Amino acid sequence: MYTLLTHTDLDGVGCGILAKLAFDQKVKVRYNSIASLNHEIEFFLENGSKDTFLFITDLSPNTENEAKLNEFYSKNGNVQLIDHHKTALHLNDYEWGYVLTEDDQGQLASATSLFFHYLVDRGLLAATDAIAEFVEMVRQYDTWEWEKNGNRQAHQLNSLFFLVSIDEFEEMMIRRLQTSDHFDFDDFEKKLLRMEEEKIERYIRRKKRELVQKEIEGRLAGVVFAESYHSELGNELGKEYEQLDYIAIVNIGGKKIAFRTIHDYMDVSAVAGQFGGGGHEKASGCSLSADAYHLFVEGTFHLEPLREDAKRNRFNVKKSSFGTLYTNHKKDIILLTPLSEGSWGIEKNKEEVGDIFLSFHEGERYLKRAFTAWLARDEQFVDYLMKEAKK
Ligand SMILES: [Mn+2]
Repeated sequence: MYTLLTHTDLDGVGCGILAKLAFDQKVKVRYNSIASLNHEIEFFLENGSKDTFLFITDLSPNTENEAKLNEFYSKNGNVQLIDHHKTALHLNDYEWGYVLTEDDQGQLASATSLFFHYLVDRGLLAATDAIAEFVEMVRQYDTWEWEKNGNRQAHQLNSLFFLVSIDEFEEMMIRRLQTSDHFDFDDFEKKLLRMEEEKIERYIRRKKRELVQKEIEGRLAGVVFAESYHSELGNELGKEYEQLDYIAIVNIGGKKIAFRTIHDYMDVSAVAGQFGGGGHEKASGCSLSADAYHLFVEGTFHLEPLREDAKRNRFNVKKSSFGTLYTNHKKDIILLTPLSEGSWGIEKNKEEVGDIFLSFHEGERYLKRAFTAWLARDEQFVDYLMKEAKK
């Protein structure tokens, strides 16, 4: 018999599906949040049979259970942990730990892709095209490679996952993977997924107008309250407000915060770590502790949301040789103007500020971070020019 303790997200459930394809009735799969895993491990160690093989995927135990698992392993040998989170790399010190963030070809790993190779290499699962395609979609979604690759199907798989219960999803996928030559959605699912995509778009558009900018513990955060579509939100908000070091998505009801970043220089697992959480460099999370509540909720509640850059301007455009006008809630007039070949300067309410910037982008990033500013609309720009002309 086998027991699998795995995560509740698509990557975790992908492992559950593979386990059932491999072991059928001989495996008991339990889906866990990061918080409930330790309780499940303790339950298994106290009540499970010694002949049961324990898999843990996409999650890692706390230090106390790490020791208990090692003790269990030295007596029975029946433990295997498979994970791809950077914060779990220390578990490679154990014989039962297998943590890999990238595979040998330098491709980002997911728990589902690692577990798939583990099962296939040991002859426990026959790799079919459909299963391999499913695994690759889960991997691309979980590592966010789908976006770079334009793999919409991977994103749709995750949307479908959220449209039904875990049990339903598991059953649907197992049936499909056992009977199809290739992975595909049926016509009804395709229609549903189109509607869902439109709904996500509307949700993100709304959240873009609710985000506030705030410096927290030395980093510039964008804070938004939201319960759904965290990865999509983190990515879209991160791109729209590129000046922000990271996006904090606060789920008040669930008492959790998710952290996302699009920047190479940022490691949000360190941000989550400050509040007792963890995760990946680009995606992490923590519980909403009193400290985190104080900083991310109380400390931002009074702030007015950031505005998006004006999108339909014809005159006030970026990199214009006449200068580009930015404004903020204080109605400051901030101009970013070319000085000489390849250098840019900033004037705020007629006064020079900041240094000389070596690119437009650098100057824009500075003024957006320092003054919580956005690209002003044409009307304001024309107004400004008229007033200047009158003088
Ligand atoms: Mn994962």
